[in-house]
Order: sequence, then structure tokens, then C-alpha cells
Amino acid sequence: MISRRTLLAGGAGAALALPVLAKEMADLRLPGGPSLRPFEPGFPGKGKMIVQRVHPPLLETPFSLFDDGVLTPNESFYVRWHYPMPTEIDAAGFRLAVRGAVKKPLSLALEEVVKGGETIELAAVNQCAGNGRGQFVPRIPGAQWGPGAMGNAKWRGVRLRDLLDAAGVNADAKFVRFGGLDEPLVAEAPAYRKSIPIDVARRDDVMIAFAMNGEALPLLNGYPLRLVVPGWYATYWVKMLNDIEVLTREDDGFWMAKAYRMPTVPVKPGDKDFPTAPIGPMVPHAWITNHADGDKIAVGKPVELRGIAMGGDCGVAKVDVLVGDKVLSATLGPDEGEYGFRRWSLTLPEGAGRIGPRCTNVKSVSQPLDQGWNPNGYARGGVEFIALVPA
Ligand SMILES: Nc1nc2c(c(=O)[nH]1)N[C@H]1C(S)=C(S)[C@@H](COP(=O)(O)O)O[C@H]1N2
Ligand SMILES: [Mo]
Repeated sequence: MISRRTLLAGGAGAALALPVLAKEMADLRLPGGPSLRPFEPGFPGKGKMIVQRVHPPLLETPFSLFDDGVLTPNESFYVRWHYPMPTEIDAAGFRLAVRGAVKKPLSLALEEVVKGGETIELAAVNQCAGNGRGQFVPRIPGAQWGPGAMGNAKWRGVRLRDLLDAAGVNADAKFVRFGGLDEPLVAEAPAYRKSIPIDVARRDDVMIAFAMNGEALPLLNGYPLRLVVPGWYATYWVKMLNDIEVLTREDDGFWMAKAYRMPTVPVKPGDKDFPTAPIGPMVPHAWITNHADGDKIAVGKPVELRGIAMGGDCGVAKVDVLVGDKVLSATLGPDEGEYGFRRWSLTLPEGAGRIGPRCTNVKSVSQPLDQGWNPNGYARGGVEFIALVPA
């Protein structure tokens, strides 16, 4: 038997890298590395995905996909689970509970959920709060996502408010808590539950989705039902949703009181004991999709730039492209929904150097130049510069 010491003596890098080098690899270009991740086609309902973790799955969307259009295909849509999820769902036996501070608790079969209120459909970006965590400097522990822990889909579902009304929410309701079918690895660990304020839960566009891009939700994206909170980070978009609980007080469970919180004051690496609040609405963000950092371009020739932008919790107003000390206006593609991605494009007469797109949303919030480092690596939203180098 080869001891661990012998392996390390042979070079930790070599020992770690050999088994995966045999596969096709994605390069996430994370500052300081390691940046290579295997591509895998073998997950249910998924095509070639970047594997961050096999089980429970963390699968990243290959970034080149975002250059193809504003909707992310289901088979390429990223996947994030905290705990093992069921790999089979009994659709006939499935029930969704609506309970807590309500007059009439409900236990609804799938059909009853689907017919339980108005059906709505809209495009919205589902983005992990930790999207791009691996790109922060200094680096931050947690899933080392590149920029592909996001996707835009057309979600179809039943309006949450209609189901809440059917159960008759009590007047003193403050939050609504959501839980799914996945269970903690160990019994003592807190089940994944997330809460949103009652006024957010009652919004016109908050839904229990049963379809994604015109098809049933892929198992890994939450079949048969998931919460969709347009404009809010995906941590709230509870998958395999089977429990809705109306609360009369703030949720003091682990996933609200301890996890997924943002500092409410500016922080720097090493700071401790700062105040925090649950993360909520997303921030504006834009990406270049047809060039990557370090791409070589012909000297003296026009450079076509193309990308996607999102307004965060509202629509995109404009995208500027910062090129050296110049600020150029990009052309926006069609508006396909305020919460979705919007395409942008710009042709530079020529150009190498540092280039970054900056989104301004319809609430006049513009991306800062700083990435807003924070100890959990959430809500990355600074301008994403790339360098194009003369060929
Ligand atoms: N039931 C359940 N829902 C969940 C999670 C989870 O672990 N369990 N993770 C949340 C987080 S943190 C993210 S980023 C999104 C990911 O959604 P996706 O896998 O469909 O891309 O699901 C959210 N919903
Ligand atoms: Mo997430």
C-alpha cells in the first residue's frame, strides 16, 4: 500500500491532478488556482457540466454557453445542493403543505398546486449568492465557483400569493418559510429552510414554479416544484419544495440566522464582529461572453465585444464599456423580461488592453469598480475586466 506520505513526497500536485487530467477539463481562471475542473456529462438531465463537487452536486455552467443567447438551456443550467437530494420523486404521492399562521392548513397534491391559483410565466436569473466566489482576491473558503453559478430561464408556475390566500394567512404573519425534500447528511444538522418577508411572498411575480423553459423542472433543479423569487439570490429559490410555513416572527433557524448573511458595514479581510443581515435582492452585473481574459486579438483591427447584463432586482437601463480611460455606450439587445439577462454589444475600432462592461439598472444603480470583498464571497458585482492582448 502506498502511504499518504509517499504520495505527498511525489508531489501533492501530481498526486491530486493525475486522475482528473485524463478527462476534458474546464479552466475557470481563478486567481492563484487551482483552476482546472473536470467536465462531466453523466448527471441526470444534464449535458456537459463543470464539476465542482460530485455529491451533493455542485455543477457549474460552462461560461461559453452564455454567449449563445439570453436563456440558459435546462441541460446546462448550474446545480447547487447543500444536502443529498432524493434521486427519484413519487409525483403521485407528492404533497405540498401550507401551514403555520394560517386559518386552514393545506396539504396539496401536485395537480392541486398547479390549479391552485393563477399561472404566471417570466424570465428570471437564478444566481447563487456565491457566484464568482473563486474569483475574489484574497480567496474565500466555500464553493470555488467561477462565473457560471447562474442561469436565466423562463419559469412557469402558480402565484404563491394565491396559495397563501387559499390557506388564509393570519393578520400577524411576518415571514414565510420554505423547505424541500432534501435532508441533512447527519440528523443533528439543520434542514435547509429559507424565509422571505410576507410582503415579498405576496408579490405578483413570486411563484411556485413547475416548469423551466417549457419543460418540467430537471430533477437537479428541483423537480417537481421550486420557489422563484425574481430579483433575489437563489438561496431563497427552495427546490423540491414541499413545505410552506407562515411565521409570525423572524426565522431564527441556521440558514437565516447564521448562513447567507451580508455585512451591513464595509469590511476588509480579517475584520470580525461586524453586523450582518440576510442577503436579499441581487445587484447589477455584466459580463463579456465572446472573449476571455488573455485572449489574443489582431492589432489595428476592429474588436467585436458581446455579452450579457442583469439589473439585479430590476431591469437593465444601460451598459457602458470601460476601455482604458474611455467610457463607451454599448447597444442593448431586446428586453426579454426585467429579471432576465439582456444582451449587449459594442464594436471597438481597435483595441487591446483592459476592458470591462458596467451595467446600470433602472434604479440608477451602477456596478462599482471594486468587487466588494466580504467574508463569505457573496454578491460579487464589481466591473469584470478582461485583458485583450495583441496577437
Ligand atoms: N431544497 C433546496 N433548495 C435549494 C438549495 C438546497 O440546498 N436545497 N440550495 C439553494 C441555493 S444556495 C442555490 S444557489 C439554488 C441553486 O439552484 P439550481 O440548483 O436550480 O441552480 O438552489 C437553492 N435552493
Ligand atoms: Mo447558493
